[in-house]
Amino acid sequence: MLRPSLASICTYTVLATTVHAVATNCSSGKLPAPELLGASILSIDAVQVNSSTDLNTSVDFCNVSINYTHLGQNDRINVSLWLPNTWNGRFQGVGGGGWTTNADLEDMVSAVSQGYAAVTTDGGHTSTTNQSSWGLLSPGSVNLYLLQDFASVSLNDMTVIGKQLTEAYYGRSITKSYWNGCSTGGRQGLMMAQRYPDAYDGILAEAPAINWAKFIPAEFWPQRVMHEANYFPSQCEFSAIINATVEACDELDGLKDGVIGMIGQCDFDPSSVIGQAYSCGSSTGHITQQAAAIVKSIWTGPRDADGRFQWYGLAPQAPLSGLANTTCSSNGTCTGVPFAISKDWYQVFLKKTLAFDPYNMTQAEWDATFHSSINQYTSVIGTSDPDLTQFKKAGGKMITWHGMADQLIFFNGTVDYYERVLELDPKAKDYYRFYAAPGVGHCHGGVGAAPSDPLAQLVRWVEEGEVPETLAANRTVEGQRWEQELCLHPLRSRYIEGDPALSSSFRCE
Ligand SMILES: *[C@@H]1O[C@H](CO)[C@@H](O)[C@H](O)[C@H]1NC(C)=O
Ligand SMILES: *[C@@H]1O[C@H](CO)[C@@H](O)[C@H](O)[C@H]1NC(C)=O
Ligand SMILES: *[C@@H]1O[C@H](CO)[C@@H](O)[C@H](O)[C@H]1NC(C)=O
Ligand SMILES: *[C@@H]1O[C@H](CO)[C@@H](O)[C@H](O)[C@H]1NC(C)=O
Ligand SMILES: *[C@@H]1O[C@H](CO)[C@@H](O)[C@H](O)[C@H]1NC(C)=O
Ligand SMILES: *[C@@H]1O[C@H](CO)[C@@H](O)[C@H](O)[C@H]1NC(C)=O
Ligand SMILES: *[C@@H]1O[C@H](CO)[C@@H](O)[C@H](O)[C@H]1NC(C)=O
Ligand SMILES: *[C@@H]1O[C@H](CO)[C@@H](O)[C@H](O)[C@H]1NC(C)=O
Ligand SMILES: *[C@@H]1O[C@H](CO)[C@@H](O)[C@H](O)[C@H]1NC(C)=O
Ligand SMILES: *[C@@H]1O[C@H](CO)[C@@H](O)[C@H](O)[C@H]1NC(C)=O
Ligand SMILES: *[C@@H]1O[C@H](CO)[C@@H](O)[C@H](O)[C@H]1NC(C)=O
Ligand SMILES: CC(=O)N[C@H]1CO[C@H](CO)[C@@H](O)[C@@H]1O
Repeated sequence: MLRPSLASICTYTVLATTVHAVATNCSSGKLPAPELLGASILSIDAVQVNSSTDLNTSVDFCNVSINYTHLGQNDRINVSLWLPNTWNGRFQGVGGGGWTTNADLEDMVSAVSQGYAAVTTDGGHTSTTNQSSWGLLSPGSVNLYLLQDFASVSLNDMTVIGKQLTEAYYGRSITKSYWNGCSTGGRQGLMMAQRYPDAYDGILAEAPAINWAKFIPAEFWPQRVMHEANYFPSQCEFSAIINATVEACDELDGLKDGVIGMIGQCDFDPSSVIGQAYSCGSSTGHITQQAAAIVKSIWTGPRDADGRFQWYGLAPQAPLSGLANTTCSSNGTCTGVPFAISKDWYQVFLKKTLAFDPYNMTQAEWDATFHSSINQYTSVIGTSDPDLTQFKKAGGKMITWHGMADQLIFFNGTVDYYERVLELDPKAKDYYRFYAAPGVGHCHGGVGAAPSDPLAQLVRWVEEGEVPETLAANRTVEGQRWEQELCLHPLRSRYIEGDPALSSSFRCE
């Protein structure tokens, strides 16, 4: 199984061929209008960009901008396609973040620098802090077409458009296509696998914002808990509790290294540190009974009036500064700072008016609104369909990894999805693999080891049949680089013996 077949060696040799574009071909007159059912192409622009100082890059590429509308939907969508002068034959769809459909410029630069033809779309709305500007046609009326563009439709459009123009520009076929994204970009990747299973040969869907209709309302739970307790702890008080948790649970994985590897076994009770002194600069105090109870409830996650499960809570090492953010005035009084995406979801898409204050919900209203989110939006943006049969039949391969200390997207939600995929197809790991990253925050950050180059591992899986048994990761500990391997779920990494900077000192079990 480890020896690649002759066929895959040959395929890879073909795939590795490099294509050099003629820069004079970068002109809108030389590109055919792409065909997209139901859409009208309004404009195509093509401008050569060489060694852009704005982008801090020396790569030369053709910057193609396509502007189109869906007939009858009153939308305007911009697609950006970057075609490098030195092309590796591959195509990459690059994902966005938060409410933003399109990729960061850095992610586009990274893709073209590696030789990919890279595409992204704005999904028909520009990223602003005001989601009602595109999400609401008027109070009470959601712009469902634009929500659909953000959730799924524009992602497939950009792929269809991007592939046609890429092949026309270089005058040859794309060898393989990849999706690459984290958070919203991770959700977009799973949407492609679930809804457009033929679009990509390989999908890297990191820390995915899947289960959207449930987890986005659940992200308000920490604010609700503080509001109900009528106590908003300082971030210093929270940090003291999290630090005590790490101290208590760190060694469950066999090594005291500041990372909780076995979150399932960490049953630390915050009430055990009530009264303990804390300080962060000028912010000092003693851990209160209220703060301990709040943290417990944030870890448990939302429950309905009858105590029934609604969604997961944050894992023990996750910072609380994202979802339970507070701000304190000089007299020591703190107030809550809701996470904007969750608040927007309540105001724009659930209650459909900015006059709504999500702090104001009674438990009955919380339950009703939670249900309404699931009922109205699961098929639109839930991205939680575990049936990947069509993706498997198309021959696709997909990788997901998720930081256990993710402060914004509940790690257990991804576990839940993957376990539902495995329930339907116990052999799903042949085409979809999920790895847990202890101590890593949302997409990056945190003290744990983050994947070193998961896209390269995906490409080797797709093109050479090299199965990523583990995902190579690294972290920096006191200036020293530690190599680690992230384990395939449900395995977890345990320290056995030897130099902790070497991955051979750990085992997946
Ligand atoms: C960009 O670089 C290519 C070679 O990579 C060259 O052929 C072309 O003339 C350059 N175009 C501009 C506008 O500098
Ligand atoms: C898109 O096309 C419309 C209609 O032709 C035009 O008004 C608009 O300026 C174009 N936008 C871009 C970004 O090209
Ligand atoms: C380029 O570098 C500058 C300065 O370091 C930075 O502010 C900017 O975000 C970078 N741009 C990109 C696209 O990476
Ligand atoms: C690509 O072209 C579009 C449309 O002209 C422009 O808005 C954008 O800034 C260009 N990007 C780069 C990297 O030059
Ligand atoms: C499309 O691109 C143009 C030019 O960069 C920009 O002004 C416009 O806001 C974009 N439209 C949308 C819907 O993002
Ligand atoms: C450039 O365009 C011409 C036609 O306009 C086409 O024959 C040729 O294959 C293109 N070359 C490359 C390298 O894309
Ligand atoms: C918790 O630990 C972090 C990292 O060591 C430190 O920066 C922070 O100040 C600690 N928090 C408290 C309240 O001591
Ligand atoms: C997350 O899942 C683990 C098992 O993998 C479980 O022990 C833990 O209680 C769950 N946490 C939450 C908040 O549901
Ligand atoms: C928490 O809220 C403060 C005050 O609004 C803000 O400055 C800070 O960026 C927020 N922190 C996070 C992690 O969002
Ligand atoms: C503390 O300051 C805030 C904002 O300046 C104010 O709203 C609040 O009433 C003050 N609380 C007390 C107890 O003085
Ligand atoms: C929140 O509830 C209070 C008391 O029920 C009410 O006075 C206030 O108007 C509500 N605020 C909003 C924004 O609905
Ligand atoms: C935390 C850390 O050291 N990360 C590194 C892991 O490896 C990649 C690729 O070599 C680096 O870019 C990271 O900085």
